[in-house]
Amino acid sequence: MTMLAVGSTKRATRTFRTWLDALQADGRLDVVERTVDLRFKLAAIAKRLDGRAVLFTSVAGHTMPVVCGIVSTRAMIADACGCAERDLAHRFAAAVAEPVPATPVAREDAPCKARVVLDGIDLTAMLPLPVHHEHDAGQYVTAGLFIVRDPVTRKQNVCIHRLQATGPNRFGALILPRHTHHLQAAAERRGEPLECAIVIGADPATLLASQASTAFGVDELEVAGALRGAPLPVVRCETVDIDTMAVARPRTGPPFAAPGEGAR
Ligand SMILES: Cc1cc2nc3c(=O)[nH]c(=O)nc-3n(C[C@H](O)[C@H](O)[C@H](O)COP(=O)(O)O)c2cc1C
Ligand SMILES: [Mn+2]
Repeated sequence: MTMLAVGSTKRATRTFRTWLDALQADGRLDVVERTVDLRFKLAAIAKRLDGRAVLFTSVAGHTMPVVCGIVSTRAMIADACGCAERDLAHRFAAAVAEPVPATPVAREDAPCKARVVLDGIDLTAMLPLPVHHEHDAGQYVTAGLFIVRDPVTRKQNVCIHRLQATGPNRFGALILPRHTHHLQAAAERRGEPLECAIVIGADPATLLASQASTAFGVDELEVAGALRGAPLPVVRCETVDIDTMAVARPRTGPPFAAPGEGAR
């Protein structure tokens, strides 16, 4: 494979939360403290502030905050990947050409496992899912990583599908004929369901990696490892045979303090 040498000035940001800290530190994060409605209002404000990241600390009916626009410009993506904007395309091509395998982490060492693991689910009660505008069909997860595994090769595939909550434990997705579609069709032919994991709050490099137009069989988490310049730590999911990112900074301190704990 071809190695593309691209100068790097600094390290890629490691997690969603360190990226939000960086945005906040240099004034690229707006914070909306007024309670906003998930139906139209939140998306309208985010649209008005397009090009900046916006944190909504108070969402009607939910305790979970919402953040929008964390990688809404090319400059933001380049910055999060630790490179100059003019180097981003080369950096991305180099990562696709030389993926770096993920590192499995033991369950007890995975910070994401310290979070709440729920058995019963009610998607729209648990997650603050916006309705973006009047012609949208409902409440959507718009940038969740959609991770599946090929049971034959055990390689994973990672991309993004907008997900419409269509029931308490049901999402509907448009899956255009690329890799996920191929694996779904193969599972259907075997008469099996295709297991998937959805990751909301991925770090910017992994979000970008999910959009790589790779050959079938390339795990985009390995592209993410190359973009970050270090293997992505992953951990096995609780109920499906899928590995997702293991690392997340504990939920403390601004701007993520719970309401009443000095959230800003
Ligand atoms: C925010 C966002 C939303 C997307 N939503 C969809 C979608 O709903 N359906 C779809 O087929 N592709 C969607 N895509 C595009 C796929 O994620 C993209 O083509 C991806 O590279 C496909 O990966 P694959 O080749 O591994 O299947 C979306 C991309 C982004 C960035
Ligand atoms: Mn793919």
